[in-house]
Amino acid sequence: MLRFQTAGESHGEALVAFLSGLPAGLPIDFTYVHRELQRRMGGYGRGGRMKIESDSARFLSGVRHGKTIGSPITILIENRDWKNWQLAMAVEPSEEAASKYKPLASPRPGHADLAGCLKYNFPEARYVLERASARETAARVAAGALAKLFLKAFGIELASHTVAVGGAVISPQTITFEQVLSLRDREEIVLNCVDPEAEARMKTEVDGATEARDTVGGVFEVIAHGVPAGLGSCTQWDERLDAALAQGIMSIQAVKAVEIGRGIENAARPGSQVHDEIGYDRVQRRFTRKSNRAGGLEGGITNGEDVIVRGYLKPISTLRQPLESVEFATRQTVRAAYERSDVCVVPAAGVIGEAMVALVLARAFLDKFGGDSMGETRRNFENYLDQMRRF
Ligand code: EPS
Repeated sequence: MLRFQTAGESHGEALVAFLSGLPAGLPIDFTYVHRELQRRMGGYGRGGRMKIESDSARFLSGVRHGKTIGSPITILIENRDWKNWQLAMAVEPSEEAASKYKPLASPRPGHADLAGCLKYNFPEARYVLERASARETAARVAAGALAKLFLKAFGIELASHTVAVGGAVISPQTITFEQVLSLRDREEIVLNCVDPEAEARMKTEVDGATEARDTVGGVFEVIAHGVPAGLGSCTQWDERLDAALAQGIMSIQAVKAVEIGRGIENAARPGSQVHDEIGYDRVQRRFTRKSNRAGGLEGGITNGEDVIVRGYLKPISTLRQPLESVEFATRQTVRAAYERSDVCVVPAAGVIGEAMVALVLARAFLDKFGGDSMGETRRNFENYLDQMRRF
């Protein structure tokens, strides 16, 4: 079974990703993994931290001579900023740290600060925010890059693009997977939108938020192309793949809603304008669809169309012009704490979304086809493709 977890604090020494269950014999493209980490750091509206970091993955286990060996993979990503936080984040007890450290005394509305302090009985927010921070997603992207390399070996590719930033929404149009994939060839990510006119409006939204000392959210879309029909299951609630994808996307910091296909629009339409009519291509001997409003999933099972998932992001909760809060020590009304923040992270969230969708799909793929080596997984997969051709 493919499993992954991460560890590490935002301003601690490093982040760690742990991934087990990948078959032996998958070649690792280290340049690709590095590029994925760099993609996550970019985009218009990123803050000061990204000027300090330069994320790169150091493999500690599970890979030998450039290929997976079936054992657990551990990846370490250094936090460059740690050198500025060694005292505040000291692992050993330190009197110097205790005397010099200024506690983060007033929780930020929208962040995990208050709920976390209540849960763990902490006197100040640093204990909570260090792990709640979206910095953790660098480790997810590293693990996700391996899931992507695995899927690519079976013809499955993923890409993401920005659908909305604040009130600036892309105009209705047909967007192909190739168009979204080609965004990766751009020199600058900007807002990772396929439509230059909409991207200009999105940029204005970010500029407006920056000027107002505010933050802005938005919507990203992840598309997985080449996914075979038959991943997931309709037989149990927790085996439905749409549910697993929703969990994967919802687990990304600042995501507050998830949509599969045109799920939101579809709720307001009659069934006749929602469901994707079925055709048959006698030459290619495959079933076809005229539309893909279901986002590639029916009954919790992939149907062979592109898998399409959207994540809706709230604006980042650390505000330059902070909202009202309460100081832990005095219970006095004060303004929430501010250190520094991003203004907009929608393109970065798209990259993280790709990682999460890849990890969920790779798990479902291995649940169905198994295999301890790439050769075994491939034989099982080819066998299934053959069964489908003869259906
Ligand atoms: C992030 C690192 C963080 C923030 C952001 C994401 O760095 P710092 O807290 O040191 O400024 O830029 O974190 C959040 C959005 C958050 O809510 O904590 C990163 O590496 O992506």
